[in-house]
Amino acid sequence: GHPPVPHLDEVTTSSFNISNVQAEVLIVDPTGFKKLMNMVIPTISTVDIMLDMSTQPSASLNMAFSQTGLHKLGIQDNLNDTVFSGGQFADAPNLAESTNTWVSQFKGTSIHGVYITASDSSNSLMQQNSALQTVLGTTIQVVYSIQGQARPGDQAGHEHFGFLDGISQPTIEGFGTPLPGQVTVPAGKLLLNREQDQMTRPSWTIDSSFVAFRQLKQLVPEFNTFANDHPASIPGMSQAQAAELTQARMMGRWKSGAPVDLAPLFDDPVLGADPTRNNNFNYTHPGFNSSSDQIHCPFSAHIRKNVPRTDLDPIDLAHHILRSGIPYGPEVTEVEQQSGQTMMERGLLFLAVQSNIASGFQFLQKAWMNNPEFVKHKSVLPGLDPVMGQNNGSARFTTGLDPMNPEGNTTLPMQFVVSRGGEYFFMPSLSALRHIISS
Ligand code: N7H
Repeated sequence: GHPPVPHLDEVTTSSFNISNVQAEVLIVDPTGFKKLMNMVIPTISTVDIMLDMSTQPSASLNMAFSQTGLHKLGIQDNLNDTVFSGGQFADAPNLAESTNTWVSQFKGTSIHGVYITASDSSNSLMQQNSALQTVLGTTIQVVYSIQGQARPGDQAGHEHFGFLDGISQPTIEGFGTPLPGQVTVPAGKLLLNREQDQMTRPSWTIDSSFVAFRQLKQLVPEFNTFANDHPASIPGMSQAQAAELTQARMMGRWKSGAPVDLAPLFDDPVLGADPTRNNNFNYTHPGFNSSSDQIHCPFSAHIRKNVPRTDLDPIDLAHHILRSGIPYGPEVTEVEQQSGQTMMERGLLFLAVQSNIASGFQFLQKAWMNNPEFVKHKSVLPGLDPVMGQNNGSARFTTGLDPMNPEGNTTLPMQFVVSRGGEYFFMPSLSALRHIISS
């Protein structure tokens, strides 16, 4: 077996969540690039450096490479992830999405790599970007870039629909005490060549990972209109509260982060903000039959589809991902709000880390969120995840939105999240960068 505990000074990351730039690049001059990478690698951030406030740089940098990019760099080793090798464009049918809505640069397999710079200050971010471009010069060419930005004021940490994000993440075995309700996974579920990474890989890939990058456009006014048109029918509840409840049930959490499983009718912001309680639930309740109980949380809710907790027996550790998302695009304008129509693009720059894309990102999208039958053995077919389930842009159905009629079917006229595409990348550990990506 593989050694269990990863070296945090080897695992690369770029984990500021105030602002970042993700730039898709072509490697124009591989020989020159590999030489210049010797100067870049010392500025690439690792988990141990980012975890310690005293060593955290003012801006972070990370890099990842597509299959085409590894080939361009002369790396022919088989990393043994066919979904990665095929690229995300070829994977679109498996995700039940049309590539008509994709950013043109993501169509095909031409992107070689991505660099991500991130910071809590826009000045440091700009400096980091220009420093990198100065060093790498004409060995690379940026073909597409997009900037992520935390939302203003009290919406920082919330994505564009308004929900607090980044609450529930798996932790790796061997690192401290998990928070109540937090799942601990073997390191090999997230990192290559660690315990329970089931595939055979070149030894130099140890502590590297695969990332799925997605630009996901969110139709916020449309999402709000839908909820206003489908308020939960709780007697005595105002229309605004009832619409908010519908959205909370679509997500499985209130905008504050409070899980509907613990706060089924009204938001509880104190619960939402409490890390010792806001993830400590498992969809079972004394006196309730968990195969029919949607009074607390719908079977199809976004968080329940992605992490079914005790809906699966035994609990399944194979499909956990590490998420790091950041919003992009402007705030909803008055005109958009009033018309109910998105006029300016906004959404989430979504990034999922895992050791195996077919059992991580791809699996969650295909086998769980898009699958009306998941989770099985319930009193009703759950339908699709109303937030992120995809059906090639066609109408979708879900159940459980109204706690007064939880087995009732609701047609979702559209997808409130529209994929603009993305790519699958290999994110090398520091030693992989040193030994393979530089010369
Ligand atoms: Fe989701 N959102 O910000 O509204 N997600 N997600 N997601 N998501 C979660 O628990 C969101 C997407 C997961 O452990 C929360 O941390 C949006 C994809 C998983 O109980 C919120 C988009 C995939 C979890 C959102 C989007 C996932 C999760 C609650 C697209 C995987 C953890 C906060 C625009 C393929 C569930 C939290 C758990 C939670 C949002 C996409 C996966 C608020 C807007 C594509 C595993």
